[in-house]
Amino acid sequence: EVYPLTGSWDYRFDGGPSEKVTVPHTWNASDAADGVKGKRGDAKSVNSDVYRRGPAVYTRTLPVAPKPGKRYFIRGGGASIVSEVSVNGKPAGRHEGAFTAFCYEITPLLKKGANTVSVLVDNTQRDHIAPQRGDFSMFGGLYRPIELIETDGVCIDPLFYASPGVFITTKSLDKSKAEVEVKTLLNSDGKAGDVDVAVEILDMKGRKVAGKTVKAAAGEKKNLEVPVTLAIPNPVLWNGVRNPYLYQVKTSVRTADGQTDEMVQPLGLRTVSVNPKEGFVLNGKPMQIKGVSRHQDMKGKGWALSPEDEERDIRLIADMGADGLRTGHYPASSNVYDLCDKTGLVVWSEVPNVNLVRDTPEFRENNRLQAREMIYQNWNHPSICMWGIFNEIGHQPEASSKGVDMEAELTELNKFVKETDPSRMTVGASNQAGRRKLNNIPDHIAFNTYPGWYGGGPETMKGNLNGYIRDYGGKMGIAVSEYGHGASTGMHENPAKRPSPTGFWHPEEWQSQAHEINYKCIRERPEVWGSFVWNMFDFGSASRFEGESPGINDKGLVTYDRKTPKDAYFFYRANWSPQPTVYITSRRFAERTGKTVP
Ligand code: ADA
Repeated sequence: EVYPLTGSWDYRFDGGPSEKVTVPHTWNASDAADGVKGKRGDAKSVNSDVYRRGPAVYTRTLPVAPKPGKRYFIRGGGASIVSEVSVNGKPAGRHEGAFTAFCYEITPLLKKGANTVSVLVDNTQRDHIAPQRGDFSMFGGLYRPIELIETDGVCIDPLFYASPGVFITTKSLDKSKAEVEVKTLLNSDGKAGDVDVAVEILDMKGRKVAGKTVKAAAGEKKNLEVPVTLAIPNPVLWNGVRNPYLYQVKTSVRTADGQTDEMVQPLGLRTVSVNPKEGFVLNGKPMQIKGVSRHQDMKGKGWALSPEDEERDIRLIADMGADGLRTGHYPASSNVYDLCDKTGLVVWSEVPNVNLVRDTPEFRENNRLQAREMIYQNWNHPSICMWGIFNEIGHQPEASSKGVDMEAELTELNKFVKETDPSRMTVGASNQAGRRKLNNIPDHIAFNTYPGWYGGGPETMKGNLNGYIRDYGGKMGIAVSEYGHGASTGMHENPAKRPSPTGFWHPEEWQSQAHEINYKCIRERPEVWGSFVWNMFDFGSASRFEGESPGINDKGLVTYDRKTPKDAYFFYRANWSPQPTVYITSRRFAERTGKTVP
């Protein structure tokens, strides 16, 4: 049984007055997004106090009184940056890292009747937790769904790095058969005796295509691994946006008294690889990924997006005709990966190693933890094809002045990620084309490059790609992990007609034209295995004051409130989408006709 703990909580920020808020919650959504009224050139570091950072406490009563013989766990999808859960004032557990889930058993802390849970959340910047830099606002709060899980004495383990406790791995795959290993982790309080673990695979119509039941000795208090191998005849492949075919794997645990637990996980059968000649290859067919990046925030909400907000975002991306998503610069919510599984987007999911990694034992330890949690929590999503291990490392002053050996740390991290999940490739997003040692660390390297914005004209993309391909293409293939251009929404090429209050001019046409030229250069080089527009949406960036929107990075193809697609959006939609399904009115069409933008 799962009881959502979303809804009303008592909340106090930094010892201030108590108020009622709705969880998922972000406390600095408005100060970070629209409240920064600085002057141009007033850029503040993401580590500064432009918006609220500090500790807050959330408190509420649990929705059910504990039942005898049952076990209880609290699972949170994400709290930024550090969180501590306690029940009736006693600590249940502490989690460090803003983008992964946590789970604790609270059975021994419960008393009869009403029980109080509180979560301390603190978004103060710390030296040992990535990200250390980045232009995006680090919102604070209990910002993803949180729930109370009630189980019997023996259950599918919710505690193993807060993963689903079921790990599905495709062992072999050909036209006639897929061999799949389903490993279930059991957590037993020692009172149940032997149990049956039943695994069933259902196709998209809900028909059973494979199944097996095994016995597990759960008679002692312990963790048990129960692997089962199953064969699916005539498998249908998960084939990206063309056919995102999903099976369901249903694992259930039964004692003599009946079923005690059940977990349903997605299964997509596919092969992926990158080779320097053909680029990205899905199920044996080369495709050049047409991707975008997305930050998880939105105007007025910060990071506390609802499942409906997330669904709209993924729909906007897929409908535009994109077939790939980079979760720049951190792991997304599990709901976002579910949506990508269903829509067929090829996902690059990454840890938040932005600009800087530190060479301290504490940083290293937390860096491994964040990677491990990202991998174990999201293991079963077929959409995730690659793990990103860094973004734009190597140009910060700390990198050279303090003798920090970034390459050593990233080499270790890469090894660790590959050992933890041998089934996926690793990638890096570099802006240091000359640093061969760094760029050769991941399996495949990609470059962040902004011709037409940060340097050169838009057509210099051509020369940049030539250089990357010359230096790295032979061995590993290359991709464009970021390219983009700012655009002030609603500003068009006639300064006289629409004067810019700040005199800083970047109309939508310029963004659109830069994308058009940049993307043409990319498309003409099939060895480039993919590209990712920076960014699908404008996003909160307290350190920025570009264009007309202080506190916002306006490189989005769509505005921060998701209401207005910019001109560049229509360039991609016209060129990428075979068949748009969502009708979107361009803002200028809306202005001319009086029709509103949905
Ligand atoms: C870098 C960075 C991104 C983004 C971008 C920009 O490439 O990786 O996080 O902020 O700069 O807009 O300048």
